[in-house]
Amino acid sequence: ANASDLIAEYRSTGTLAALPLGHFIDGAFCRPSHNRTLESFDPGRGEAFARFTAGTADDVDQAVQSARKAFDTVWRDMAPVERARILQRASHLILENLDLLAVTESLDSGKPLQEALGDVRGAARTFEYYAGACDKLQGDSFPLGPNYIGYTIHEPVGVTAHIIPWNFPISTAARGIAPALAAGCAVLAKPAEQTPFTALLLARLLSDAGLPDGVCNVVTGTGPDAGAPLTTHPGVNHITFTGSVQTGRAVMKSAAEEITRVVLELGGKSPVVVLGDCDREQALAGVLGAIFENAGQICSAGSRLVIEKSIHDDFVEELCRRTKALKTGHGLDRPDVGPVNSAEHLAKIAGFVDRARGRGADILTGGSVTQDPATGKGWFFEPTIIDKVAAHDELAQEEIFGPVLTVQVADDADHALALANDCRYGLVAGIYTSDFARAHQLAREIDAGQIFINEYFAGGIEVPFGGNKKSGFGREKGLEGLKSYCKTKSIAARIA
Ligand code: TXE
Repeated sequence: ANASDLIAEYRSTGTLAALPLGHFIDGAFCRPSHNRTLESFDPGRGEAFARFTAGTADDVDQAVQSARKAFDTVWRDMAPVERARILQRASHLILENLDLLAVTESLDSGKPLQEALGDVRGAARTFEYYAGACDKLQGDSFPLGPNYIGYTIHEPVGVTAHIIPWNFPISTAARGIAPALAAGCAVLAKPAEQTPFTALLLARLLSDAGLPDGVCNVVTGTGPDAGAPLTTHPGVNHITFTGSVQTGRAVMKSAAEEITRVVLELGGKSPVVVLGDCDREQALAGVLGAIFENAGQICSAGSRLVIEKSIHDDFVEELCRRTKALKTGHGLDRPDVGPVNSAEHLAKIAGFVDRARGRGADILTGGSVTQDPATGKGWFFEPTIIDKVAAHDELAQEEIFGPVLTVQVADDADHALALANDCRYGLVAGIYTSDFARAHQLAREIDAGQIFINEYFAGGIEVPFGGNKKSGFGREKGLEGLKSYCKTKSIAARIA
């Protein structure tokens, strides 16, 4: 079905017939251990549009057993080139199902359809990229002298679990599942309870691409009921978690019991440093996209503009003008800015801004809860800019995870660097300047896992991604992202 047919179907029936019910275990959608279901909401209307299964520890156990069996009997020892072909076919199938996946993603998360289309294309690209890596997991050999041979091999870690957030459901699922499969692991994914559907659809497409039964399983449900059991399960060898610091800490603690490996990607409060000598147009467009794409619900959002005093007034005035011109609306209407994901999350964002207002904050534009202008429904927050925020203010320290940009004024580049680093997070940072040398000096000095120079969000699946400080540890994407899913074995032999 194409996007317009699917949108028409949703508008007339309030749901999509293609959405599956039930976990995906052992190669099929299956009946859960009980019949409890949960509702998924369309944030653009604030109304439920589909049901999914509320998973339990029993479902997780069944999925882990299925993954273990598939790992031991078929996947681990399949020729890497065969694995590559399956991943490549999956990439094609994702693109063949682009519209269904994107409309589902837009409905489930609220994000504008054009962004959802980009996310799904990105997921296809992720499978394409890691398909090419399957048969290139080469080891080293070591010069031990004429009487020995020494070498390493990279073995899959086993069964990997992927706990996925609601802001980039299919992207985050793909960036964990694809490298895990490429390395030869069998996987269990647990999507967020707000956005369960694209992970389920992805699992079925992988199966259609020829992935053997049990190699990719998806269990839906809440964090406590379906997420927590997989963090303590002795059959899980590795956990990739993307979400909040608080839950990440809990996941790491549980994982410690079984000495299970973890990669944690815990969000950020990323600075966009704009210096006086920047290309103004490039910087304006970059700053705007960095905070308002996906309504600011991006771990790597550029949520702190750190701007040199000399250009502050003029730059911020133009930024406000462009921000006021942004159209909010239902994701399927392709707005500039969509709703935020849930009523609870909307209240959290509004709480930050209301508290700031109480402290006398300089709110230049936006600042309030709003609705879809077409229907008067949905969970929306106005694109907001708050000026002259002090470094210690919670607005500059805490992840708001909404369309709220805080502006910090820097005297010069050194001051900008100090402000950029004065934060407990360290995920990414943006730098806008036409001074090439200074850009790279700043890139070295800023404590973050990834730096964007003169284009925020530059780089794709090829480039490793992950945080420093409270943003977590471990890297996803790129060839480095494969390392989490491999364990190195060294072999040394006396031959004479
Ligand atoms: O996150 P949680 P929430 C940040 C953002 C947001 C805040 C809270 O600031 O406002 O976190 O969001 C699963 N054991 N980010 O509450 O709880 C849960 O079901 C195992 C940043 O949604 O971290 C979901 O699948 N799993 C971020 C996933 O963890 C558990 C993306 C994330 O949920 C669990 C999302 C448990 N005990 C939010 N409890 C980023 N880094 O991009 C929950 N989960």
